[in-house]
Amino acid sequence: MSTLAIIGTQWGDEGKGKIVDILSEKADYIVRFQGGNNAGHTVVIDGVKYVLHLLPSGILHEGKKCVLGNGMVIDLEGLLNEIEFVKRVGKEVDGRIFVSERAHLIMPYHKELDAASERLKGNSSIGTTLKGIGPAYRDKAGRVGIRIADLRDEENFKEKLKWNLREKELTLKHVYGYDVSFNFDEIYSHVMRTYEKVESFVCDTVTLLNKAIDRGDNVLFEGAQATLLDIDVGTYPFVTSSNSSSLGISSGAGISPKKVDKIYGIAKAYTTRVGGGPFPTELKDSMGELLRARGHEYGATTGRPRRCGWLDLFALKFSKMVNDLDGLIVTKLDVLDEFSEIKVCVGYEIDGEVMDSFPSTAKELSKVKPIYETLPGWKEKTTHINRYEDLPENARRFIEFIADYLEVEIPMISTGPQRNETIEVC
Ligand code: 2SA
Ligand code: MG
Repeated sequence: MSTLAIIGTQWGDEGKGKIVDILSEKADYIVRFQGGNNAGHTVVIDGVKYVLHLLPSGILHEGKKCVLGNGMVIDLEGLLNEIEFVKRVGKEVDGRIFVSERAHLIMPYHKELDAASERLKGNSSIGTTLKGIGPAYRDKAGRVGIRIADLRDEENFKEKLKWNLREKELTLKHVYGYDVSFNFDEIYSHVMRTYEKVESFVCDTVTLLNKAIDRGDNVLFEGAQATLLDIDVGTYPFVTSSNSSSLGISSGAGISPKKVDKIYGIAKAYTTRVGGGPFPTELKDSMGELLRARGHEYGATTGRPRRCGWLDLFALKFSKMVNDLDGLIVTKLDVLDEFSEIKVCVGYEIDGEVMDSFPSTAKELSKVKPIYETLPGWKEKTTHINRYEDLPENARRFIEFIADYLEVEIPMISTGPQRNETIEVC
């Protein structure tokens, strides 16, 4: 490995946290490049569960350097809480966390705007995490965002904050109908107090990362959310506000696309989605409930029950193409252990016609009918299996079906949340 990226290929929650934790062993740097604390990456070590939202999952490995890239939107209080949490569980943080001074801040008004916008949308709401992600990226694109570097110059920060508070009050009042008055002094001093506590971690991560890669250090990029939630290639508008496929690595880490050597996708053995938006293979019956119960499918950030359904290979084919995957890591295979039959979607039909590519609009996607193949289940426990050849025959058949359909290598399979519940396929 020199540089390797781990990218979600579905709608998130594929188990990126666990895989990044394992691969961190060989990395010098682990880098988040987009999103914010809407992410919920779960890592289980010796039976203890850790959920990370902002810090890369490599933080639980002693000595590894963790970078929060320029493409992220950062809630300073969330960052401080997470740093305190990592310290409490006995991990060193000094010299290990690097936060981009170019990253944008999530401010209290972004959360208000997130909630107001969702309320106004009513039935067609996106089902965001209400962490202020969309409004923070909107300000970034609108060139009125406040970046971490702005906090270094108090006068400059004051001016930007004043302008933003006024603009947000007007928006909340005239667009959403809420009379909100933000307290400048309170917000200003709260942000500055929090900033002082994390200031020592802030630096120019663009130069840091480029130098590290040029030196030949091993860098692992950790995607958050996933390809089908990507603002450009995902199921817009039911997406997050960043490039959460591999397309975001270069802009979000400030490195040339030429510097990403290898890209691995992660897919669950079935599909989940949290929030609104079309989901062709969704199961609204007891099968879906069984997947949710066996897979513990509840939002790691919001606790929301995740919608569950069969594996959608047609959607994965699109993800494989967009990310140009070098391999696909399949997770949560064990969740299917109890099923006597397993369906996989191998195509979409719309108005009786078979589609030849994944639809570009949510409206079209909401109308498709999945075409299924039914594979036999294995009805056997797969957790704790560490060798591919020890998997039940039908489980291997399932994996090989995925590999053949997608024409992709499957280098790793996960059969449980623990580090050792993993199969490295040779
Ligand atoms: P946002 O908050 O603006 O990014 O929401 C926009 C859409 O993106 C979805 N989204 C996610 N989907 C899956 N997992 C995410 N992280 C948490 C988790 C979510 C949680 O790991 O479980 O706890 O609910 C995540 N973050 C954003 C979101 O559901 C919207 O559809
Ligand atoms: Mg998650």
